[in-house]
Amino acid sequence: MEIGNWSATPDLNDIYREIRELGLETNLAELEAYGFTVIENALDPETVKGLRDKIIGLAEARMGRKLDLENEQDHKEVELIPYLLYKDPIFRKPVMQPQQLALITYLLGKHCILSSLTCHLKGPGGAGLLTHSDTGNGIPDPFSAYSHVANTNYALTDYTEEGGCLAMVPGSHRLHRQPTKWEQGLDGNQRYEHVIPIEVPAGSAVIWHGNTWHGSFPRKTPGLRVNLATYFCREYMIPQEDYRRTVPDDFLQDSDERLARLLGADLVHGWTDGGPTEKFRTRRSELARSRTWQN
Ligand SMILES: O=C(O)CCC(=O)C(=O)O
Ligand SMILES: [Fe+2]
Repeated sequence: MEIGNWSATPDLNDIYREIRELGLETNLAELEAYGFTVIENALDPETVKGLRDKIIGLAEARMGRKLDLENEQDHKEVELIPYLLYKDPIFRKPVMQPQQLALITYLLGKHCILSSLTCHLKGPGGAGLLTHSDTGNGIPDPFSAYSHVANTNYALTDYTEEGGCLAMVPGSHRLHRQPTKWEQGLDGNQRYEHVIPIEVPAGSAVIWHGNTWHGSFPRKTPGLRVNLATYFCREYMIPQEDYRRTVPDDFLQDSDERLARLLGADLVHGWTDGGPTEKFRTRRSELARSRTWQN
């Protein structure tokens, strides 16, 4: 059908049209049905290598030693490499990648913000990352049907179960709760029976609804598993990383309107003596016009 300018769904109309134009309706159906979807070749090989090299360089500086992408043995478990956005211009690309951003906007609305941009750098050994929902930060069960948070996870190395790839529990976004301790295991006789590996080539983006249970398998082979977690939240949540007050001079150009919004330029809360701004009143009337969650 043709999508009209329907008054009941003022934001959804544009968001849906963009999803259709980008050829993502199957991904949208997968996201609705299973709580996650995969876009292969979301990043070109040169960008994947650029991101990976930059992250490994930052990790080496942080950890104070050399790392070996192909043959690493000594870096066990997972090291979080945080706050990547401002480290190099290349980190804008994954945040602004249009396909994932269209699906994230469907899940979180056009006022959503970037919560964090981090790498979970994984070497051989350890327990992996037990399954969980990212709707975790103080949001009690039962979760809502709509997302408060959503994630785009880029594979910067090929994802395999042996190599410690992402794990998913299909359909778990509809359970509206965190997994119990019996539903969290990934390995051996603790492995939860419904967990599946997301085995995709480097350059793929895996996008999920904030409720969906996921984790990542222990790495059983030498070398490193490099991901990039591009984590978004709705505007009423406090982002994990503080971008709003820390945007470097010259980081944003006039044409970067969406990026500025993702970094908090449009947030209406946080006033001081001046009280609510005009933007606050505009937002309130905008919200009052629509009863959908895609605002
Ligand atoms: O290790 C991974 O790729 C999963 C990380 C994760 O749970 C997340 O980014 O929310
Ligand atoms: Fe997570």
